[in-house]
Amino acid sequence: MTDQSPFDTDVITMTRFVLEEGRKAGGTGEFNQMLTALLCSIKAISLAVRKAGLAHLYGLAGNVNVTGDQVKKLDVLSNDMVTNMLKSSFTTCVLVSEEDENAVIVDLDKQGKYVVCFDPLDGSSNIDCLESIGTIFAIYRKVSTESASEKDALQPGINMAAAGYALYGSATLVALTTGQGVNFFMLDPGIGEFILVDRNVKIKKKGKIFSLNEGYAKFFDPAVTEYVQRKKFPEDGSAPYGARYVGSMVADVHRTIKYGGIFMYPANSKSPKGKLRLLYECNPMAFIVEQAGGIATTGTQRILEVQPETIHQRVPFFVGSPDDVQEFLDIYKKHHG
Ligand code: AMP
Ligand code: P6P
Repeated sequence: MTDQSPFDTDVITMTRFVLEEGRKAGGTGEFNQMLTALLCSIKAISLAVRKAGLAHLYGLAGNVNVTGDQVKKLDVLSNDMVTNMLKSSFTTCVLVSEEDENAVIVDLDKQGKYVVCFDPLDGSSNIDCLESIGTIFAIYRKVSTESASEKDALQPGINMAAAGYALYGSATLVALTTGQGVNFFMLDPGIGEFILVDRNVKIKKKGKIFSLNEGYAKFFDPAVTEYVQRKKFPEDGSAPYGARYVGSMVADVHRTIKYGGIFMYPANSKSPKGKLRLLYECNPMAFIVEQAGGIATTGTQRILEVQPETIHQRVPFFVGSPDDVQEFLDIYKKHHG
């Protein structure tokens, strides 16, 4: 009878992975400390999301956030968790959250060099129907020598030190890039650790799925209308694309990375800048998709090169497989020069 352990005794945990990468980068450990604090809040959010129904965490918290969305209890709880973990990690100086109108400036005696922009619980309109939701984060280094302020968060996406998302779906997954490719980690709730499950993830060159909210077709830009028509009624004899739309950005972008294709949240006549926010939704997702070999654009500009003007600004967002996004860009250029 051989002594077969049921566990991999050499499993690559996220803690181990991040330590090795930090050693390679010659870091002091401050980055790892910040990431550990962030992951702790993500594990706590994952637990809260899965217990929300039993813990009566559903239902409105009775107020609305800066973008006018009804704030649900899980939103508030998630925002508080991420904010408190990062503020007390001695690694951050400025925090920008979708849930807070103004940037949070960390107490001087607790400040570190990192600026973190995050959406603590994206897709919150899907909480009560148990659709997948997520946490999205973008990490910058403070570059100005002045005292920490909201301006430290107004950096273009190309300055990001790291970006990632947590997907609270049938399992809890974290996608992370620090500019050396994209890695996926799955939470093993039994040991409370994230385990490396996909190393150096790459998106397909071309997919077979298009994803956008066609409920706004009446307000679409003509280029978007033409592109969608071409996916539904291809003129080259190829098969039509499948349509998928969750209405939760993390779920839609993650599926696009895993299966290929294109995810779009265009501007339209009702929302001239689109709906998705640059600092804590579009930039981090653009960094991840580019690191996986994809394209992320506003239609006229690479997302990562947009110079932010305000912390909650919105941009049109087209992201996915290079061939699919390029096909859209060619149509967009035809209509807009
Ligand atoms: P630190 O001194 O820990 O703040 O790290 C300095 C820089 O090294 C960070 O801003 C990152 O660009 C890089 N770095 C540190 N730790 C890691 C890590 N675990 N993975 C990737 N890059 C890292
Ligand atoms: P719509 C969720 O509220 C969110 O911010 C993103 O997660 C998602 O992609 C988008 O809004 C969905 O918006 O207008 O299609 O319901």
